[in-house]
Amino acid sequence: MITITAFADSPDQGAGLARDMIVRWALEEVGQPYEARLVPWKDFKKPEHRQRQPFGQIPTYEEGDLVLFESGAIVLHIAERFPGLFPGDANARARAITWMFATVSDVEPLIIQREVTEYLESDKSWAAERMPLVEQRIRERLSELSAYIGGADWIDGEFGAADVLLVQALRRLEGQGPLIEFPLLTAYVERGKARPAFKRAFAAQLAVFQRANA
Ligand code: GTB
Repeated sequence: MITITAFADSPDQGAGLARDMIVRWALEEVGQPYEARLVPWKDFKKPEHRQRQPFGQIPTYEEGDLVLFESGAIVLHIAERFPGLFPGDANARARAITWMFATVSDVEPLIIQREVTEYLESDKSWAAERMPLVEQRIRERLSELSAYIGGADWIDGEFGAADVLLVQALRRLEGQGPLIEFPLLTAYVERGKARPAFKRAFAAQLAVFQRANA
């Protein structure tokens, strides 16, 4: 049985933005059952959890002797291990991996920078000047992404591992300024959310949040 770790009480209020959602969604896409070990805040930095995740974070992934951390790497492993998230053609698979790396290194960090500016730096004297710069960088990247996706359903051919990562990264901007300016990207996110596997993963993480707050 596969075991992942997730927040015992997620700060995202059940919105499915914490990164266990990425792993849940990938596992649902390939039809693999899993158990979630729920980690309370007080245990994140304890040695027992750091053995699985050296930075004391979620998610992690355990399958027999194998223990992984880093959601992108976990999705890559799931896609290689089980059919359903990678194309059979070697070149198409290489392109899918390229988009996975592009998401975690060239798209998501800009989005996280905006959250840092909003939530952690808002009391700084320079925060009001910084935010428009951060948002402009996001706009430029989303504009490039939108032009690339164009009228296609998914980022590179069939739905796959890169879409799991990219949709989840873009969901962090859902309903907010930079994303709603790009209808092709909002439609892309909606297509991801409409997938039955996404819905099952979302329901599973929401149930955890609801139980913790009942
Ligand atoms: N690069 C790592 C990965 O992709 O696996 C990043 C893992 C990570 O950031 N984990 C976060 C964590 O464990 C939870 S998901 N934080 C605790 C800590 O660092 O001590 C990030 C997250 C948290 C909350 C929201 N939210 O409230 O909306 C969204 C995303």
